[in-house]
Amino acid sequence: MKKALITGINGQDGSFLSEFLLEKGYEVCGTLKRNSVAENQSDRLDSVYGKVKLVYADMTDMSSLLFVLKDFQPDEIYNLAAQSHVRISFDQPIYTSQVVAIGTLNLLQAIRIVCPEAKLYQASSSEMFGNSIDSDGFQRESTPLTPVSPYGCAKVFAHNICKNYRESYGLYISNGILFNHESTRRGSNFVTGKVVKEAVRIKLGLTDQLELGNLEATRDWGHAKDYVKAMWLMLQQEEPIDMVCATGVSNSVRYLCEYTFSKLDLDYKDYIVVDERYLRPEELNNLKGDASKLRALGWEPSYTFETMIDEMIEFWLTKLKK
Ligand code: NAP
Ligand code: G4F
Repeated sequence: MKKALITGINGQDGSFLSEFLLEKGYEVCGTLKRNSVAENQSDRLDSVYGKVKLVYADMTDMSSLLFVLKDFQPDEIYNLAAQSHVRISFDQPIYTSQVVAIGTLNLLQAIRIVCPEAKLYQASSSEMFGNSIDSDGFQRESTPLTPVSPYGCAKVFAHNICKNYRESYGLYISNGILFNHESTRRGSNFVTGKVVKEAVRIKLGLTDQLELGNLEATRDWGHAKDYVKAMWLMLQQEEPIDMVCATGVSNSVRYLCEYTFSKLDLDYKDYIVVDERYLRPEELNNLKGDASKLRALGWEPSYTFETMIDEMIEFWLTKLKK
């Protein structure tokens, strides 16, 4: 039985990945960071509760990582823990860097000391590209990294230090450069979660307005369930490799609103208000990924943007009607 450690197991991706790995017969251990409301930590883990080992560890506390690795001795490590909200990284740049950049370095050092044979998946991000776009309109593995947020800068450090440790010490480390991915488990302060939940609340008469920031930004939105399969696939390769995971289809925040509200027989223009609070000091305008390398390994998304949003609408309708 292979053993997998997931940092940030109770995040959106950690929860789907733990389900996927359990189905594959893995023994799974996941890290939780302490939260004053215990219920908040298990919300996304209902289906795996009792089947995975849960331990407290914080990316900023290297000793906690050393203990987890020493105790569990994983074959595969998925480093998903992060302060993952781009807008909030402008409010908390130092904390974000400590978790995302130095936290990853803490983990690398701990792996070198305890289990240098383990394979590491690092959660890199399309936010690292900033406003770099290739002439055909896509971002891919070779596109320059020019981040435009503290979160993006910290992810670039983590990405590069992973490459450095791979080359310097021969560790098996793969960076997955994942574009935006969403689901019914997406935090409702990310734009898809927010738009769908609030549109449903408007439909049910629970509110009458939705405040948003930039409507013109475009994102390549896929489904988290499809993307955790890519994480696993990357670690099954003979040699470590860095790869983009994306759908290749890009839509604007405005289209997200138009589509969601129209599915509920509403006109988004009647409800959306642009609020400066949700604008960013610097914005990443357009993302569209070329995942040819990953597709050559047999990966392909099973959801379209529309089927994913439909699923999220159904989820919130059922939940909020209750
Ligand atoms: P998420 O839902 O925000 O989950 C992040 C996880 O990290 C949570 O379990 C969180 O715990 C934990 N965490 C936060 N700070 C920590 C700390 N100091 N020490 C230990 N754990 C900590 O993010 P996600 O959407 O699942 O994304 C997973 C990873 O992929 C992240 O690294 C993210 O940056 C990256 N990524 C995401 C996307 C995307 O579109 N979703 C795209 C590219 C890359 P709490 O919930 O208790 O805070
Ligand atoms: O949903 P978002 O907050 O996602 P963002 O900033 O693209 O970051 C996500 O994807 C990254 C991969 O590229 C991950 F690395 C990162 O961890 C995270 O998962 O915002 C998407 C777009 C932005 O252009 C934002 O300005 O939506 C725009 N937006 C407009 N109004 C809003 C809002 N975003 C949020 N969160 N809230 C708004 O009210």
